[in-house]
Amino acid sequence: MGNYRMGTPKKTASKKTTEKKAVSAKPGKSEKIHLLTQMIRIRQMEEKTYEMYTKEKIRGFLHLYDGEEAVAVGIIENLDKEDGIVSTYREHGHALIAGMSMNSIMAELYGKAEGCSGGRGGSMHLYDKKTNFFGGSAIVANGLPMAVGLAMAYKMQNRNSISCCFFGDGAVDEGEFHESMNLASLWNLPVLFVCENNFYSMGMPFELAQAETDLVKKANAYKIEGAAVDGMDVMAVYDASVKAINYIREQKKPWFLECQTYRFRAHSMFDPERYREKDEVKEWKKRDPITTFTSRLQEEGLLDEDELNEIKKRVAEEVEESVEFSEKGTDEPIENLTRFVYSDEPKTLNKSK
Ligand SMILES: Cc1ncc(C[n+]2csc(CCOP(=O)(O)OP(=O)(O)O)c2C)c(N)n1
Ligand SMILES: [Mg+2]
Repeated sequence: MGNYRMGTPKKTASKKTTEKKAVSAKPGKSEKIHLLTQMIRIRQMEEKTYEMYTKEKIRGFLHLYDGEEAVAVGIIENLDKEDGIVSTYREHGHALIAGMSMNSIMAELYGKAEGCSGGRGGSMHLYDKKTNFFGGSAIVANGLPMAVGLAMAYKMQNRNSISCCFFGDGAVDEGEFHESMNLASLWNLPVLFVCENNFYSMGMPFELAQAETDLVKKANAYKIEGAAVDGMDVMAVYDASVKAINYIREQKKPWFLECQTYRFRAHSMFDPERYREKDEVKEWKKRDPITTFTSRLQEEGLLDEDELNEIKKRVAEEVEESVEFSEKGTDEPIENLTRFVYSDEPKTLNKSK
């Protein structure tokens, strides 16, 4: 297990190392409990953001990840601290597991200056240099070429880092997907392409959007190898990412991973969900990655009720602390309103005055 991004909920600093060992597919009890904890952290944090949105403490866009937690956790836990992560507008979970503090995420959602992007980005624009988290983007498929560029930089710098790019099934429709796959393959770039296929892009069902629904075949068309995996099962994602990451580091080539998953909530906070039946959501909820993995750990005798309650309690404290932190945070001064839109006045211009 990479472990670089691991830690108890309170600790956000990851172990600093540039060493890159092959990751292992054999997590033990504490690592499995850690995977569960990480999923619970995402779920509880986002439940709180939902509540705070309804109280108008958080405004603007808010896209929640409920149901998809096993994807972020199963993959990012195997990445190295030095690897780059590029995500979408549904990125709170990725950011948290990348090692960003819940305080800095929550404060960003609140629009406070203490947020990771100074409160100017909000929900869709989380960034963090320290954890190599490259965002957060409102534009569908925008992250793919960025991840290719990052991987190219890593290659040119002779680093053994990889870039990991999360994107939705909607991104597969875009030209950027095809351009990125082509160049990553042609130039042998270390990119892990992760398609979070939740079977909808806003209200568009996957099978009404794709002539070819086997996404691995699309990757294969660009001579990229890959696999499809049950994205509701954290261990399945974990094992698939071990294989993928080891392949990328060893072969110095990209890999494509389709994680089949489902979002339990609406696309965003403004979505009456007329495009799907309630029964469909109910069916998928039976495969909730958190409840199913909890039962599995209990059946395996790795987790008892007290331990589970303790995890939930610790996470609830972390969430409360992030709310307090954000409530106490500073609003950006009004004179900053037009700053950072493009850039501040370049120094070279100052010199020429
Ligand atoms: C280039 C571009 N086209 C259209 C949109 C509008 N849009 C916002 S979200 C979305 C759906 C994307 O779905 P998917 O990639 O499957 O991600 P999910 O929301 O399911 O996580 C669309 C079309 C956009 N943001 N960017
Ligand atoms: Mg989707």
